Amino acid sequence: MLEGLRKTFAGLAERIKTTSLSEKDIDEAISQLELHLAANDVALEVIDKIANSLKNELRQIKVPRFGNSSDLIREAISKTIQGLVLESNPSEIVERVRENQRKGKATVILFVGPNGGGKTTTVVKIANYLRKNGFSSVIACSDTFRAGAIEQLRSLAERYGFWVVSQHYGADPAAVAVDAIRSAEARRIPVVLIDTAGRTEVDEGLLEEMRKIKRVTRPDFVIYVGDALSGNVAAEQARKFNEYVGIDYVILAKLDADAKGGSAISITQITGKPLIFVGVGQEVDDLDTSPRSWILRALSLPA
Ligand SMILES: Nc1nc2c(ncn2[C@@H]2O[C@H](COP(=O)(O)OP(=O)(O)OP(=O)(O)O)[C@@H](O)[C@H]2O)c(=O)[nH]1
Ligand SMILES: [Mg+2]
Repeated sequence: MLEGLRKTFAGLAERIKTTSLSEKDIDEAISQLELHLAANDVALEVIDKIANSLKNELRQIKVPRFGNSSDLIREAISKTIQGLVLESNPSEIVERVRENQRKGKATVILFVGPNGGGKTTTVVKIANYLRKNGFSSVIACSDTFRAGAIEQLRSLAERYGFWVVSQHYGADPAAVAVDAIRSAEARRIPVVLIDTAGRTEVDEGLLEEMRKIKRVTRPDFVIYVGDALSGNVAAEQARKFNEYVGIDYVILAKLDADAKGGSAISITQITGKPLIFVGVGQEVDDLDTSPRSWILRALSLPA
């Protein structure tokens, strides 16, 4: 997981641990680092931030005369990454659900993202997370577009005992969502999770459809589910969804399968929105609630 970036940062620590950290050594090491970061799909503007931050950190390191500075350098890298990966605590969602429940209102969460990114799997993971926190959910199948989408969600959700509201293919996705919200409120179910369609191309049609669902359902939260494997594209797509639809949080799925790591470092800087979970496998429990710590561990950096 994230081997590319792990090796990149380990390489930096290795390269300068034995030198005296002169300005020239630092510049050379940072130039090398920049190339490796680009090769591992870190967005260009984020590479600049990493380079500047690390230069500052490295200048402050005093190398012990007979010692090894690699721990200090690893700490400096860790500090830089911690400053770049924005994170929110999932308890924000749990608190909102509790607050809304007191008012007799369902909490609505809309999931958006590109085709195949991991939305449907993630929706079921979140239903499971909320159940562990004592809240049941209704899942709205607002993907009425892709062949097989309704059956996929039904079979996945029903395997874990979650209730799905769906209509027929071609139905209005916003109407399905509204139907689910009404059913939830009638049965006092506290959460409605809306699964939506992706498209191969993130085009205006898709973004317009998401805007409409958002306008009609007035969700408490819009969560963007991105595909870590799509690297630089993941951050760019997230930016587009944020500009057109407006998102509150980001979830990156498939981090367990990502050999590079660039999207994990870039996506919150590009969108300005925090990660709230990361998807780290195909099973329902493979949802990590502390994205920053997960990323630091995968990069073998101190927390
Ligand atoms: N390894 C891994 N695979 C994942 C993860 N999340 C989802 N997947 C897999 O990615 C594939 C696509 O996931 P879906 O949940 O269907 O993605 P989607 O965004 O709903 O796709 P569309 O509905 O076609 O837009 C499935 O095979 C999932 O099992 C994850 O965190 N790790
Ligand atoms: Mg889906």
